[in-house]
Amino acid sequence: MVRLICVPYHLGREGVGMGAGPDRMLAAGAEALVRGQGHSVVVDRVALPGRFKHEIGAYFALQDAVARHVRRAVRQGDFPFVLGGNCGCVLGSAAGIGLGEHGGVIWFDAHGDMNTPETSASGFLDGMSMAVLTGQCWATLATSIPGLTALPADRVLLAGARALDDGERDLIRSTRMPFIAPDGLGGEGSEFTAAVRHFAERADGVHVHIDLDVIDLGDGRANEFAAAGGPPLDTLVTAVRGIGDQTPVKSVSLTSYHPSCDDDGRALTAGLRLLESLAGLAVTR
Ligand SMILES: [Mn+2]
Repeated sequence: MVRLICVPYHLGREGVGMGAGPDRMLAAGAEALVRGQGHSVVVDRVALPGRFKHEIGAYFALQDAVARHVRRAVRQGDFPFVLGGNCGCVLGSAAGIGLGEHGGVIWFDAHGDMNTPETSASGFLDGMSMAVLTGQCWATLATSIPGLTALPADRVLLAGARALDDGERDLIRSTRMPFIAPDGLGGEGSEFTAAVRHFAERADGVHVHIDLDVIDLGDGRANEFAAAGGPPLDTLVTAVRGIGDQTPVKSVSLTSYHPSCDDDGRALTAGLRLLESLAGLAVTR
């Protein structure tokens, strides 16, 4: 069974901004698409424990709750599919599946999410989620999520990013994080396929994460940070589908769809195609 773990929050606030994305995708038939991949489906909803007090605290408390849902899914033999507002859902996913000593993350995103409080010019907390995952910042709050251990940067494969801040670029370089530019995703024997193969040799399983803004702006505006220069949608779908042939996939997440930015509905269509591809990676017992 696939457990569709819905996290309808943006920066700890329910139902606003990208926090409205998961319910919009569910209303558009997300469950049926997962079922179409041969799985039974149950939808779980994650709620922020307690009252919202402040953004940073809520952001991390929410991921602790996500981790609990993911852990329960794993315990029951279900496949965790996190449908979330923010990329921070990777933290709850990684903690919940216990990526362990050899696990890795394959991360599709137009951005690096590798800012730290020291490099961020905007203060956008979700733009730091990869930096938290790799132990670059917010260390005390990260340890408040049981099961979350800092992942060495070489066990995260960043794919499709093209809108990076200078500080992120420096950190990606200095931590030697594997990075595949949008034009490296496609084609027979692509740079991406080779990187996943290399990754598979060292990792005993991966979490696959898609920030919907990895799609090219020409395929739809996923959110307010959407960027041109992305990979063609078909290329992305093929790349995602191919991961399962190379390495065990333990869990997946799809985030960052902001319905109000998607004037023509094409980002939703793209999101549902990618959701279907991710569901195709699910292995259940
Ligand atoms: Mn992101």
